[in-house]
Amino acid sequence: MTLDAQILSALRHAGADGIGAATLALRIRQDSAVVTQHVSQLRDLGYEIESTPHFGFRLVSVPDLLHADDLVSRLSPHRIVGRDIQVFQQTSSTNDVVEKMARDGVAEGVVVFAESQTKGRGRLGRRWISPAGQGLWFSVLLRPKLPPASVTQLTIATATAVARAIRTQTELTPQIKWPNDILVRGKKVAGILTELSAELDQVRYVVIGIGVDVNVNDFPPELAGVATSLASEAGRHFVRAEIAAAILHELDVDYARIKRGEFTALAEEWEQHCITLGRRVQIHIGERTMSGRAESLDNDGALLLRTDHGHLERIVGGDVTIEK
Ligand code: BT5
Repeated sequence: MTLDAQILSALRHAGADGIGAATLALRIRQDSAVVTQHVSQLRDLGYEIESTPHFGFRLVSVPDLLHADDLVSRLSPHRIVGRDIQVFQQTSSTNDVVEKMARDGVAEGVVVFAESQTKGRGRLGRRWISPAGQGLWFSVLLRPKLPPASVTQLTIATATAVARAIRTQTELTPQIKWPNDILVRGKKVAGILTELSAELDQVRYVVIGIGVDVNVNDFPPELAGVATSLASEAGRHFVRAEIAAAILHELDVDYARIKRGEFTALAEEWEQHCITLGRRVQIHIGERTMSGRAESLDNDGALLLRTDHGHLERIVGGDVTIEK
């Protein structure tokens, strides 16, 4: 951990009690001049750190910016997801940055955030709007020992983790629409883009891109009816780092469940929040449209669709319209 991360972590643990300057110096194994210098740098970034003779240092408020050290200081030391965190002011697409890292052999768990993306994308090259400083636009590198056909498990795990984090951090009740949408009151607040590189029988790496509309307030007119943000739905502003850390934590928990072969338990949680199962749906795959009843998930996370002709079809991707 960097010194900034250690200082923020100690301040956060101390809470309202504060932490004495000497104790803090001892904790980070530096002299008090170094502590003073780093506290002052954090203050310059917008961290409100009070210092009184009685309490020592106390973290009063944090700015709504993404700072890798701050994010690290909020996470458990024994994690895979978020093992290394990098924050860019602007990128083309965070999936592209992480994909390049993957090709360069970087270990799994690295997470790249961008304050804004110039070429944020959804599935099939669709545009993902990523206004600066208003949302979470990030990608995670995983190297699971899974066959390519089971990678949908990771999209299911990510959707479950994002929905759980939103539930714990806000008063909202998010719903999951298979395969990759998180909705609040029927409008999309988050999307997931799972991209992979694989051999025939083994995944090389998976890049999971996550976009969350935390405080986005102005969607372009064409999205106004279909997209919303956590802030618009809850009627209050959120500190993005808190939501980000919660998502990374939950994703780490769910990735560990996948690795332990506990996909079935995870899928049960997913099903409780999914609005697709049990409904009549139309699934658009390229030029093709299939209609039927969304019955269940299979062991790989694929959707089992009972078609109008009575066949059970296994669907791994596509756009779902839920019939009223
Ligand atoms: C998705 O695709 O929902 C996947 C979105 C993944 C975005 C993240 S951000 C970090 C990482 N880097 C990237 O470049 N991407 C990932 P799809 O299901 O195809 O949905 C795309 C559709 O969602 C668009 O065609 C729009 O209709 C809508 N959309 C675009 N921007 C949106 C936004 N910010 N919020 C809600 N909906 C949006």
